[in-house]
Amino acid sequence: MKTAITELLGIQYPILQGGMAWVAEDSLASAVSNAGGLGIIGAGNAPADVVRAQIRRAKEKTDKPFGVNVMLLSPFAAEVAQVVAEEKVAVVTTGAGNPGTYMEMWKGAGIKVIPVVASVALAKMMQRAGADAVIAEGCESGGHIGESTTMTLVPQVVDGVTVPVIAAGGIGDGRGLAAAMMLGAEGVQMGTRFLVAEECVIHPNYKKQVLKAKDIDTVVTGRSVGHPARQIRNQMTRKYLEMEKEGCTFEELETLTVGSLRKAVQEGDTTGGSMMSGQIAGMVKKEQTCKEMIEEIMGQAEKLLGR
Ligand code: TUI
Repeated sequence: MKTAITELLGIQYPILQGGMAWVAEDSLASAVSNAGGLGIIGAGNAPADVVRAQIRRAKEKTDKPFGVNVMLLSPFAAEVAQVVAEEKVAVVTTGAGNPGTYMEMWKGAGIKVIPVVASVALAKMMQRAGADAVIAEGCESGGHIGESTTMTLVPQVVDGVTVPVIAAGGIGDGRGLAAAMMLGAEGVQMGTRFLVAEECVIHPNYKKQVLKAKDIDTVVTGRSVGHPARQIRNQMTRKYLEMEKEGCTFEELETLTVGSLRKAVQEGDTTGGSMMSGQIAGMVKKEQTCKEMIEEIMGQAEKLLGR
């Protein structure tokens, strides 16, 4: 399937893998790229030297293009931004902020820059700043989210910019990909589906919770303090939401979440950890290789789109 995104990035299929912090490292990213999509290393809060090592490992595992997601709330964002330019990765995506200050450096290094946006206003600003495409991410996504749903955000961003738009949030199979194309997207980004890929090295306990989750099993914490994040409901989120109701401050709430994503990913702590996941988890029912997932998704989508 050829789209503006497959052409822009030189990939076979219009499927990007979300650059999930702690989760999306070189093993997952290279597997997705080798399967014809675009794998993305999630820098998250990692220091720049750790990200550089991951980039180098990914380069050994694939000769296909791959990307790095720079999480702009990270204390190391500026150093990581520099490292991706030095390593000349093919694609940079950004999350949780405005990457304006880094755009010139990345463009100068010949990198394709694709910011994640949660509003039309930021999409337009990113286009003006030189973005090659934007990812319009709806609040069905896991992790840090905006206000709008994918169904409402994607067509409005498509109408607001001329660069290609990639849809994200609530997309987990070929039906979602076909629907996104109907909304005017040129590709999709999926995170939750890839959480359970065989090449995804998160703790088996976390994978099991995603596979077991039903449609209503994710909750959004942090709305009252301006840090909304979607994750699978557990003891930690119950306590967090109770504390939010009592009017606790961000600092008080943070005592529950500091290091909680790492606890879920590395220790498999399903009670105190933060198991970030999108609402589509209820539909994710089997562990597969990235290649199996991508081929299945493309088969479904091509049939639906009559290609
Ligand atoms: O970034 C994400 N999802 C994430 S990042 C993350 S790790 C984390 N660690 C510590 C604190 C917070 C997060 C887990 N999940 N998705 C991309 C995304 N970006 N979703 C929404 C946005 C967004 C929201 C507002 C981007 C820009 C924005 O406004 C920026 C501005 O300045 O206008």
